[in-house]
Amino acid sequence: MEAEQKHALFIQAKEWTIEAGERIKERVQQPFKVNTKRDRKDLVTEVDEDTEKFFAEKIRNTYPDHQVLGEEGFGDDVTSLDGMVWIIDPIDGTMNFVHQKRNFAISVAIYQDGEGIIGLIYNVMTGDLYSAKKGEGAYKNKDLLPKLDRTRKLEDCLIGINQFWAVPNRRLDETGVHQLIRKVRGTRSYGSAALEFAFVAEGIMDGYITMRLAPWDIAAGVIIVQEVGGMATRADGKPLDMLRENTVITCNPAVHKEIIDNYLILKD
Ligand code: 2AM
Ligand code: CA
Ligand code: CA
Ligand code: CA
Repeated sequence: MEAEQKHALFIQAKEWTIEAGERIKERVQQPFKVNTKRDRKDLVTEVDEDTEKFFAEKIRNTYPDHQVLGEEGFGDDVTSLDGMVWIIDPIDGTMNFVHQKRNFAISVAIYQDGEGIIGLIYNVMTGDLYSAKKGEGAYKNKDLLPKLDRTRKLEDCLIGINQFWAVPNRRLDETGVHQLIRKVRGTRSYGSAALEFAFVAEGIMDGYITMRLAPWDIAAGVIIVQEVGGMATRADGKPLDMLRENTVITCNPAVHKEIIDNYLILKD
């Protein structure tokens, strides 16, 4: 895609993302319906659904040949990444949206023939927009984010992990992760995969490891992290698959191999 065309698409995606954020902000303090999906902890609200509908409608009207892959099912039944595909999480961190009314994000990515070309992560309540166009660097608002520090030592790292590592895990040996927790300087858990990717890109966290994330949780984050020289792979180091769930590690390149080789021990 021509740079000019890519820029026009970026401006459009950014405009819709900010407009969607304004709509969410108007509703965050009002009552809204909360339902559950897979289990009692897996929440969805009418604001999640309306936000995804907002994007799906805009994209269909403006770019009828583009596909939409969204968490709440108002997009298309996407089975291939051929052509232009928007991968959207209307609210990433729904539990934070419901309980905290902050610490959630809109995640919008555009993939062309399987390659991520545009990524946007909008921290709605702070107004911080993380964005990237492939090959053109990543930004926080108007500021170009510096490349990650390649001399970072694992013992100086701040790593994002969640509560699942406190109990036995089917896929990864939890004791390996416990060793990692002992090794690093600290851990954090923000409850929004998209924001954790953005924080890795910003360099305020050095890594984030989590199980079974869907494409919409990571699609924009991967593009933004890679633009600052960061890594984003499956827990076994293999490339991510944007059509299925992945157990994910994103981190500073200086510690990627060390974490995978020494601490992420796959059970199967
Ligand atoms: P969501 O808020 O869009 O559902 C929370 O730990 C992070 O994991 C959020 O980014 C959340 O995205 C994501 N996540 C993925 N699958 C989930 C699930 N089944 N239940 C809750 N959070 C999930
Ligand atoms: Ca969800
Ligand atoms: Ca999500
Ligand atoms: Ca979501």
